[in-house]
Amino acid sequence: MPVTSELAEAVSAGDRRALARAITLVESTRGDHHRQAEDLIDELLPTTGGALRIGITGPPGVGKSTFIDAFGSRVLDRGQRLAVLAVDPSSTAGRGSILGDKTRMASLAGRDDVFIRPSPSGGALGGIGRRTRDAIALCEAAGYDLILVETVGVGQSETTVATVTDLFLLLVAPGGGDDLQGIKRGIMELADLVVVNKADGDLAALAEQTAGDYRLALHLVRSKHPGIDTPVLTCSSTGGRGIDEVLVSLTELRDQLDASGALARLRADQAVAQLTDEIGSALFARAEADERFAACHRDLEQAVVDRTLSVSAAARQLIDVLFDRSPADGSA
Ligand SMILES: Nc1nc2c(ncn2[C@@H]2O[C@H](COP(=O)(O)OP(=O)(O)OP(=O)(O)O)[C@@H](O)[C@H]2O)c(=O)[nH]1
Ligand SMILES: [Mg+2]
Repeated sequence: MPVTSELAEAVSAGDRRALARAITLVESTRGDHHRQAEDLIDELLPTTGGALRIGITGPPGVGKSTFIDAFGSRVLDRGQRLAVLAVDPSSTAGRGSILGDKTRMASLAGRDDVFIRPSPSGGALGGIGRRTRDAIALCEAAGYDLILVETVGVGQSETTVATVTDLFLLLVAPGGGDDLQGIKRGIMELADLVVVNKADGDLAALAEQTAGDYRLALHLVRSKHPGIDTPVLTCSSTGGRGIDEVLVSLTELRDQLDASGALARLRADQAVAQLTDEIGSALFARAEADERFAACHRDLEQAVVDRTLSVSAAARQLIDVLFDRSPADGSA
């Protein structure tokens, strides 16, 4: 049996070690691994798609890890299997990485119906979008019903994670006032649900006020799903208050989107966009392997830097090389 078929079987059987190995394979930068990963995903494809995929983000220290621990435990208590994946575009080990996070996720760490995957270190082929998409597919094939994708730090990765998840949860802390903790408008637009964490003790009243501020602010951003207001909830991840409500709210949203056909449309749009992306990058990688193209590319880069040629003219000339047309023939 080919090695990928063996791995596929083990993943399907729910073997967590095999799942970890499979994810390592899709993250690998090696060309032969890339082909194996493709075979593996292809083989498992019919058994993917079954999970609810939730992206989660929030500023450093807001309580993401503590929230995931509390929320995840509820998910497991309801008899569901949970996978937690982390996406860290900076790829720096240290703060935020799930690996150094076992203490913050103490109740999850010991359970066997959960799979926790820290973000890979170093860049991997195809960027975080493909990597995360494939990791999600593998978790689904392994039978996980709910997949949390945590983005570490508020950066650019949210947009990418939103392209591979069904719902996006923004976790914020009490306070912040007018600037709402520097949460960018773009991130608010991605959010399906905003949760104000640390709604306990001295911060409880401030948390309610912050929730009100977010409700107002959300009226000013484009609603992600027409006709559905983005809910704003409060919770305490350390005390456990409000966590069930987050799960209920997410489930309701999913059901609503499912019933209206919006979820199927979202996933279809995501698949088409991913295909376009992959064609673009694969085409470019294939072209770069050609010496003439690569040399021309370098020359044109220099011309753009020296401002002897505009960016669009340079791009067109390079594309002419790719399609084997002389740039001088003016046919473009
Ligand atoms: N009072 C209170 N403290 C909380 C709550 N949730 C988290 N904390 C505390 O906030 C601090 C940061 O929590 P983390 O879960 O590590 O936050 P994080 O967002 O994962 O942080 P990074 O991974 O560093 O971005 C810890 O000291 C937690 O104990 C909460 O609901 N209430
Ligand atoms: Mg954390």
